Order: sequence, then structure tokens, then C-alpha cells
Amino acid sequence: MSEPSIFSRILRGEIPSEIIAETENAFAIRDIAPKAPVHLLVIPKTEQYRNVVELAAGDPDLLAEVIGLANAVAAEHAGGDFRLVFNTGSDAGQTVFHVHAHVLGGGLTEGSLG
Ligand code: DGP
Repeated sequence: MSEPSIFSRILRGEIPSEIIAETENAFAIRDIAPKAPVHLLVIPKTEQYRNVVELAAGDPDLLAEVIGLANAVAAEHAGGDFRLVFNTGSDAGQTVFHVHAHVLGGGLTEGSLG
């Protein structure tokens, strides 16, 4: 077995980070290095999907749940409008290979790409 991802460790309470919202199969936290006035991460509780392409192919209902939770946290924390970013692959800036959506809002600039 490989080591649990940083997000699985947060979900288990092994690394401190407030879980600001959750559904049955997904949860949301604040990004530790925000690139926008509001920068949240929405993450499936399972770490079996490394990126959004795998998630879409393997469990489209879970992808829809992630997007629904992104919409809900954007409504609560970012005034409604938001940018959704899934970095996919290390050349695209992905550093954590447990699929997650960046929810960016609250006044975006060109640098707010997750
Ligand atoms: P990506 O580059 O798309 O794989 O995004 C990973 C994000 O995860 C990055 O923006 C920083 C965030 N992150 C990494 N470690 C932690 C952590 O321990 N706590 C929180 N809240 N965010 C983290």
C-alpha cells in the first residue's frame, strides 16, 4: 500500500485543517497557499482517483457531487461566482495526486489559476 495522501490525512484529522463543508463523499478545506481572495479545495473522500479524468471515467456521480459542493462553498464563502480548476499532471502544476478541485473566487486576477 502507498502512503495516504495529504488530503486523506487531513480527512482523518492527522493534519490540522478545518473541514468547512462536506457531503457524503466529498469535503472542502481552505487552500494552504491561496492564489485568490477565496481559495478552497473540494476533494473526494476516496483517494482512488488521481485526477479529474480518472474520476470522470470511474465515478461521474462523484464528480457531480464534487461540483455541487464547489457551488455550495462558493455560494457561502465567495459570493456565488467562482472559477473551478483541476490541475491534471505535474507539468500542469499538480502536486497532490488525489483529485481535487480548486474553487477560486472573491475577486479574481490573472494569477488566480490554482
Ligand atoms: P495541486 O497543485 O493542484 O496538486 O494543488 C494542491 C494544493 O494543495 C496546493 O494549492 C496547496 C494545497 N495543500 C497542500 N498541502 C496542504 C495542506 O496541508 N493543507 C491545506 N489546507 N492545503 C494544502
